Formats: sequence, C-alpha cells, structure tokens
Amino acid sequence: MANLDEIRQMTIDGAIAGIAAKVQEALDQGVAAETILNEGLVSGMDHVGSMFEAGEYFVPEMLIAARTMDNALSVLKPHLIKEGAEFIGTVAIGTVKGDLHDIGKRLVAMMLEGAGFQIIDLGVDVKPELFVEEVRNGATLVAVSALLTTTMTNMGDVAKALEEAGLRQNARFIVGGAPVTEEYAESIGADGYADTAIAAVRVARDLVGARRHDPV
Ligand code: B1M
Repeated sequence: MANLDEIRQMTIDGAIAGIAAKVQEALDQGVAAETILNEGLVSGMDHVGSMFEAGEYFVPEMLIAARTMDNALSVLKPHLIKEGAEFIGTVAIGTVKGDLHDIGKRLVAMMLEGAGFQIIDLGVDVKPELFVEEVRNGATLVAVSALLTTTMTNMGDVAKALEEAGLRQNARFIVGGAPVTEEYAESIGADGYADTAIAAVRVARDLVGARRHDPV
C-alpha cells in the first residue's frame, strides 16, 4: 500500500516534520493503526538498524529516526489505546539499567494504559532500586525492556533486588525487548515474557488477573 511504503521510507529518511501528516492521512484512508505501526514505522526502524549494522547509518541517524517515530506515535496513540478500560493494577515500567532505548518500552506502556493499567514510567537506564521503590508504593506489575544484548543481562538484577527487599511476591515481573527470549526470561526468574507490546498486554492481564485470585 502506497502510504505504508511512504511511512516506512519517511522513518528511514528521518522525515521528522512530515511524518505526522502522513500518518494522519493513512488513518483518514482507513488504514488500521496497528498496520501503520508495524508495516510502516517498525519496519522502517528495522531497516535503520540494518543500515547501522552495515555502517551506512550512525548514531545521529538512529536518533533522528527515533524522533520521527515519536512524532508518528503522538498521532497514533489515541488509535492504539482503547478508552475507558476497567482499572487492573499499577505497573512500574522502564528500560533496564545501561540502556537508553525507549520507543518499544513506551509502546508497551501505551498499550498497558489502554488495557486499564495505571502507568508509572520510570524512563530509561533505570536502576533496580527504583522498581523496588515503586513496588513498595503499591505497583503490582514490574515491566522491564531491554534492546541490547549487553544490557538485557541486567534484567535479572531487578528480580534479585525485589527478592532482597522481601517484595518479590508483591508484584509480577515481566520482561521483553528485541534480544530477550522466553528461555532467557525463565532463566532470570521472570513471571512472564512478551515479544510485542500487544503480547505484553495479554501476559500482564493473565498474570495480574491470576494473582487477584491467589490466596494471600
Ligand atoms: Co540502538 N541499537 N544503539 N539506538 N537502536 C539497536 C537496538 C540495534 C539492534 C541496531 C543494530 O545494530 N541493528 C543495536 C543493538 C545490537 C545488540 O545489542 N544486539 C543498537 C546499538 C548497538 C546501539 C548503540 C550501542 C550504538 C552505539 O552507540 N554505538 C547505542 C546504545 C546506547 C545505550 O542504550 N546505552 C544505541 C543508541 C540508540 C539511539 C539512542 C540512537 C536510538 C534510541 C532512541 C530512543 O529510543 N529514543 C537507537 C535506535 C533508534 C535503535 C534502533 C534502530 C531502533 C529501536 C526501536 O526503537 N525500534 C534499533 C534497531 C532495531 O530495533 N531494529 C537499535 C522500534 C521499537 C518499536 O521496537 O524497541 O524492539 P522495540 O520494541 C518492540 C519489541 O521489542 C517489544 O515491543 C515493541 C513492539 O511491539 N518490546 C517489549 C520492547 N520492550 C518490551 C518490553 C516488554 C514486552 C515487549 O515487556 C516488559
């Protein structure tokens, strides 16, 4: 579809100024928000990553692509989340310590918010202690994102910190992000793993819903 190809290409080119109007145009033509996200923006971002690996793009180009995606998401957000969902619980979400990637994490936060979670977004490069603090304050779900093979190894520290604070049973712990796998999630003692933002909602609902029925 012409618009999706254009949106993909604009993401690759870093068309910060024009992307919002193009996304709105696609929405007006009836293209689903999820399709615009996955086949336009995320596909474009994957290509940016490939160009970086090939030495054709550098960090500044990745940053410009990220800002382009930010502008697109501001238009897409109301279409990706459903209003008026029943409150399910509070989630403390962040990108793991050492990692500055935040687009995927923000997408997960957006979807969880739409599903009825209250969101405490701790940002990027989040120390384990900050998650612990939010669980102490009542968060029932901890969601951690990692985009680097070198930083995903820090995810286990979040589970350890919760354990050491005596709060591991107070919240469910889910992880995700491009390099993370289900096996890895299990190996660090996570309660759940999701490969996409939409899958994260399903996993979060299952875990927090199930926990509500646990005898305490
Ligand atoms: Co970086 N970067 N980056 N980068 N960057 C990647 C991740 C990389 C794969 C590019 C590549 O080489 N192909 C590569 C990692 C290689 C590896 O470790 N295997 C890489 C690298 C090497 C680096 C630096 C080290 C580069 C350098 O400095 N030499 C550096 C690291 C800085 C740091 O973090 N300490 C770096 C920096 C950056 C920028 C800051 C410039 C920028 C990020 C800006 C920002 O986020 N505001 C950036 C970008 C933009 C990328 C790429 C191109 C795009 C990432 C993105 O936003 N994708 C990326 C290549 C790629 O992903 N193909 C790349 C779109 C987003 C929607 O997808 O985040 O995967 P994603 O989220 C998905 C799923 O993973 C999932 O849901 C989302 C969709 O549904 N998901 C979850 C994510 N979190 C989840 C949590 C969940 C569940 C699902 O539950 C809790």
